[in-house]
Amino acid sequence: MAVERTLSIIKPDAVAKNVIGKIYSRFEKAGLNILGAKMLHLSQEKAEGFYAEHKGRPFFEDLVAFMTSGPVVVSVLEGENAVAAHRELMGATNPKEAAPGTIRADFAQTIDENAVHGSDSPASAAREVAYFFQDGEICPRTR
Ligand code: RTP
Ligand code: MG
Repeated sequence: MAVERTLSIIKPDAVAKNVIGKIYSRFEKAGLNILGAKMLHLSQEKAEGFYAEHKGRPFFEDLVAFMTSGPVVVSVLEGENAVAAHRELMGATNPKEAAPGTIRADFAQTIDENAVHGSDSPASAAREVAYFFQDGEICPRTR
């Protein structure tokens, strides 16, 4: 297995529910190191650009409206197999189908407001990390 980086977004519903710390705790318990973190309120343009691959899908406008409805927390996570490890912690896109004990099963109710985002491949992760973070904003562990 390789050490990878991935992008996490704690979405507006989870920020509003005050579960940032609980979600971070799951990352830390799973051995994912937080190398970068910031709270942002996404503009329409920034949210549309982030989800550009979904432009034209029927849920796109609702997705952008939701993602701009309140602040989010974007983070860079690093660890063994981080992209897949993080997706496993998140659970299925639809919280109703998410395995018990996953973030979406525990903190979300609907597919439209599903608490978290995680990159879906190492290539997406590289693009998504660069979309939100400059080099100087990512802090590799030194101890
Ligand atoms: P995310 O990108 O947010 O981590 O979620 P994901 O990979 O699990 O799902 P993706 O297919 O990338 O979809 C992005 C977000 O769009 C909403 N969605 N709604 N109504 C629908 O059929 C539908 N499909 C997707 C979800 O909020 C999903 O997180
Ligand atoms: Mg996705």
